[in-house]
This record gives sequence, structure tokens and C-alpha cells, in this order.
Amino acid sequence: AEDGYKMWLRYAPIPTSTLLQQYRRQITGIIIYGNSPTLRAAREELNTALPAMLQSPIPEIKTLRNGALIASPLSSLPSALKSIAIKEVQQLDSTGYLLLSTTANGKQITLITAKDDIGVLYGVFALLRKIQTQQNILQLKEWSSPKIKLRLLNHWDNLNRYVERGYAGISIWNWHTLPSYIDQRYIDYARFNASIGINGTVLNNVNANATVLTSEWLLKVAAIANTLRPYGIKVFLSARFSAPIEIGHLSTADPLNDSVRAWWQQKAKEIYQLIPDFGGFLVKANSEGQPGPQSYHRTHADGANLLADALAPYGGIVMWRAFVYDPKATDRFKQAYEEFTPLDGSFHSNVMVQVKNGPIDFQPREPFSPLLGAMPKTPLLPEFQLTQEYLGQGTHLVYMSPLFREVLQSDTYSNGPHSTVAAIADGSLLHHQLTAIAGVSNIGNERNWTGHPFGQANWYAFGRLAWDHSLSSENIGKEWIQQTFGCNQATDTILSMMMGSRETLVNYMTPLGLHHIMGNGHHYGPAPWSNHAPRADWDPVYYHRADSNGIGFDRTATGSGALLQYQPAVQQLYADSNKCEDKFLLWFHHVSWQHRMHSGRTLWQELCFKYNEGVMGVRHMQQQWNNIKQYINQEQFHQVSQLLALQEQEAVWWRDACLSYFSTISRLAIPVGMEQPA
Ligand code: GCW
Repeated sequence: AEDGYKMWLRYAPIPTSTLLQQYRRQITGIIIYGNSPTLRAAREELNTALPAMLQSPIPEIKTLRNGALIASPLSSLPSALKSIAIKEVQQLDSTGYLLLSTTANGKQITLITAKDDIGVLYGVFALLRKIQTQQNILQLKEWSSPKIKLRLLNHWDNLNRYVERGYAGISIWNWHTLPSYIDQRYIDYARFNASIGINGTVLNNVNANATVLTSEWLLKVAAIANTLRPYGIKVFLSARFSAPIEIGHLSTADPLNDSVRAWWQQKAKEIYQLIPDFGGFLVKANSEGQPGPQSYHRTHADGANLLADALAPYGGIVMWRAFVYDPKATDRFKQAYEEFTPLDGSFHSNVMVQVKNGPIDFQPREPFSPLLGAMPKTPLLPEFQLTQEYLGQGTHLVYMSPLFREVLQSDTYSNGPHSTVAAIADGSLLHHQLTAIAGVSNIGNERNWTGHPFGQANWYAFGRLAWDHSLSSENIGKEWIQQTFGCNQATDTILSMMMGSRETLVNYMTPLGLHHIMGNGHHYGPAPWSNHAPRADWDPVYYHRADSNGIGFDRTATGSGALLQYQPAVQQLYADSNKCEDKFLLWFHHVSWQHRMHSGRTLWQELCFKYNEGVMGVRHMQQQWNNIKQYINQEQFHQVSQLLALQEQEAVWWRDACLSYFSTISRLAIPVGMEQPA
């Protein structure tokens, strides 16, 4: 059954065509010099993929001939080949790859080479991607190195396999049967990740359980690390700050206490004995009830440095999250910046500060976090969320690449113009050596890995952008579609569905800069009326501030002042409610219901218009999907059709709930001619 398990590595047969003839002529045999675990993975991938796609045997051969495909690191190549490739390979970083069509000893060959074995594996996946998307590979001369060094998934997987904000089943890590039993899923997980360049994974939830650091559990972690290693993927763990108390039986976790320091040093030593290439720790501290250094009147830097010092002898790093907020604060938006900027310069060199893409929390649309760009001495790593906590979870079709790109391309002006979030993440702006980007995983044990079949596209896009943030969402989307559904006439329609989907969701959920008006706790449906959460900063009314005069959160100088955390050039973009882009209006301004929008409509009319547009957008996606029925296998067609039907109902639910509620406050009617709430 086409249940989606193979995702974008289906390796479907290439239909009979001149292109197929060409591929068959161009690749007639494989040579791999070397036999490391990574090269064995490359060999296996080629042996699986090529005969399946070309529908002909592609044997391993010993000597160069026309049609030889050679995949090997530069150092293992025979000298004739080495001299052909050396110039380009020298321009690669240690993990980049080169694809080259060339002639050697009078034979037409295709060469995949790199400085290291892992580059060869990446090159193999790059070539297979070209074939899967049916591109011409006659004149290859392409080299590529990742722009960001650490390209990480963050699993919010608990040890009991419940996944926090997970909508795709339970955790893929079956801790119960580890370390003895290695599920094929772990290997396939590694393949999928390597195919898009992901090279690190944090296995457990940031709301961490110290048990994972006990000796027994570390054996399980080591078994996963051993499985992922050939694919160039390092394992990291979320560390619970109070672990020295919980599993070390100390009476304190104070970062300046000698026994605590010794405990972490010992723990690091133990970990590295089992996992020599262990990546390091991710830490959520003093946030939403998690323990942390502030409980001992120490700073985030004291806490991070404690762990960083323990890991430093082995080359490990600490990723310390800046996701902090306090119900007493006047504006949650401001807190991460206020707590972290004074600490710039006090983190040890193997600490990175991990910053969510927006100042609040993975909303359908947020302005970039003002912390990005505000800590020049500290390497910062942006955190995105692939799991759709606030974007319809496992039910709504939302292609998130445009969201990721919008943030990555945002100009922080922190070092003059062109100080984009991407330039911060890739280190080019301030010349940091340690560079990383993280995506909170949307993976679970569902047959198709992500629950919603289109959730796969978000995993895919994150990896591709982490490798090269200059790729366009269109190109990434197209690649994903062709590999997932085949190369056919449905591609453009599916791409159009995907490209509009995020804006459509914003429109039916939180248009014009509304945010966090989802129900408290589950974060799923609309609840703009809700004001009884355990904390004020979890309540929708805290964020939309609708009253008889108008709606929106004044974050300008006359309001909370959060806007002042940005560079002046950014402030200028948003400070004036008449000039501020519509999409961020209610993020920064409380404006009257009669406020004149750029469209000429009043704010109230515009709000009604946008909510309706959102509903219409989903209906349009339904039509588009129906139009391509003949190109999609039945099972997947039906699956997505049902999900779109649910999404349509829920878009209506969002629109009607929000407009009904806001109309009781604005005391304005929904304009005649628009669809009225049921
Ligand atoms: O948005 C909140 C989520 C929590 C999550 C937290 C975080 C892991 O609702 O479920 O906890 O963010 O990012 O730490």
C-alpha cells in the first residue's frame, strides 16, 4: 500500500522516455572506493534506488567504463580522477559534495566526491534527488556546502513515548526495547534526515526527565547514536537542570557548588565513554516550571557555563533556550530580551543561546524575535517549530517553508542593513564559528511519520533550508512534490495549494497580526473570549485586547514599549499604525475599529474580509485537490480529501467564533454580502 512510509525517498520507476534511456546510458555501474559505515550507507542507497528507478540492474563494477558512477572521498580516488576534481573539492567545507560529469581514461563517467565520507553520502542523495525529479544529469558540475553547521531536530519526546505537541502518534524511540532491538525505523529516520542534510537530533523533550541521564538509559541513547552515526547524525540530549538532585542524590543543583560541578563532569565523562561524538545538551531552564540556575539566585550564564565546562573537554556544546516569560511581566514579548541581553559576553565559548523564531510562541505569524541580533558576542541559534502546535496540528494542510523563509529573510539591522536572521544563523554576520538551526520535530510512529501527509513537506523544507537558506519555498516545494507524488501534471496544482496554505491559515485563524487567541492548553481551536487561564499570559484576551474602541496590542512607546527592543530601522517599519504592514498591525498597535486600512476598508471590515478569505482559501484548496484526483494514488487522495474537509469545517469554526465574539465587542455587524456566521 502507498501509505506514505517512504516519503520523499520512494524511488519510483522513471516512466519510459528518452530521459530514461539517457539515465540508463549514463549510469551502468557503480564504483565505491572505501568501505566505511558511511560509504556502505551510500552504497546501499544507490543499490536500492538506481535499479528501482531505472528498472535495470546497476551492478558494482571494478574498473572505469562508460557509464561508471563513482562515489568516493577525494583521498580514495585513483590519481587520474583526483586531479580532475581537486580544485572544486578544495572549495568545499568538510561536509560538502561535488557532482561532476566528466571523462577519465577516455570513459564518460559521473563522479560524486567530497573531502569526507559524509559529503559523499550527501552527494549521493543530491544525485538521487535529481533523478527522482527527472532532471538532466548529463552535464553535472555542481558543488555545495551547508551554510549552517548544525542542522538539528528537537524531539519533544517523553521517555514514556508521549510526544508533547506531537500529532503523529507516539515517539519513534521505543525505549523499552532499546538498546538490544534496533527498529528499522531508526535507520530509515537516519536516511530521511541525511537526505536533506540534518546532522543532529535532540532525542528527548526539553521538559526533561533526568532518567535519560542514568547509566541504564545512556546505553539506550548510545544504541541510537550508533545507528545514526553512519548517516552523519549526532545525538544530543535535553538535560534537566536538577538532575544532580534527582539522579545524583545531591541536595542542590546550584551551578557554583563544587559537588554539582563534579557530578556533571563525571556524567559528561560517562556519556563520552559510551558516545564519543555526543553532541551536547539542550536546556530549558526557569521556564514554565522547569528547574534552573535562578532557583539558586544564579544567572542563565552560570547555568549554561556549568554544563558547557563539563562538555568542553570532549567538544560538546550547550544550547541554552531563551524561551522565558513570567506572568508578572507587563508584556511577555519583552522578557527573553530583557533577561538575556545583559548576559551577552558571559557565556563560555561552547554555549549557544537558542531563540524561538518569534517573541511569543510559534504563532502562525510573528515578527522575528528581537533577541536575534541583540547578543553579538553570543552565537544564537533560531528555533522553528515543525510540529504545528498553533497551526492546526495534525489536521490542517500548511506548508511552512514560507514562514521559515519570512523569518530567515527578516532584516534585524543589528549590524546595519542586510543583517538578516539567516546571516545570524549561518554566522556570516558576526563571524561566529558555532552555527546552528533547530526545528521542533513533527515526527511520530504513524505509518507516514508525520500524520498529515503534507507534514512531511515541513520536515523536508526545514532540512533543505538549514542546508541552504537561499533556496526558494517554490523550488523546495516542487522537489518535495515530485519525489512524493511523482513527476506529473499535478505538480503545479499541489505547489499552488502549498504556497498559499500558510497565508490561508493566518487569515482564518489570526489575521492582521492577531496572535495567541487559541484555546488555552490545547492551542487548537478559537477562544478569543477566554480569560480564565491559570496565568494571564496564557489568555487570549491578554493578546488581542479588544474593547469598544478597537483591538490589538499597543507595543509602541505609548504601550508596552516592546517595539523599542528592535533596531531603529525596524521600529520605523512598524511604529506608525498608518504605515505598519497590515500583517503586523495588531501585533504592535491598538487601533480603532474604524481605522482606515491600506485597502480602504475599515479595520472591522478588513477583519471580516480576511476571515472570509481564509475560509475561501481552504475551499479553493479542496477544489484544487479534486482537480488532480487522477494523478494521486487513491489512499492518499482520500486521506487528504478528508483532512481538507475537516480543515474547511474548522476554518468556518474559527471565522464564525472569532467574528461573532469580536462583533459583540465592536458592536458592528458583519458586512452585508459576506458569509454570515451560522
Ligand atoms: O509553547 C509552549 C508549548 C509547550 C512547550 C513550550 C516550550 C515543550 O505549549 O508545550 O514545552 O512551548 O517551547 O518549551
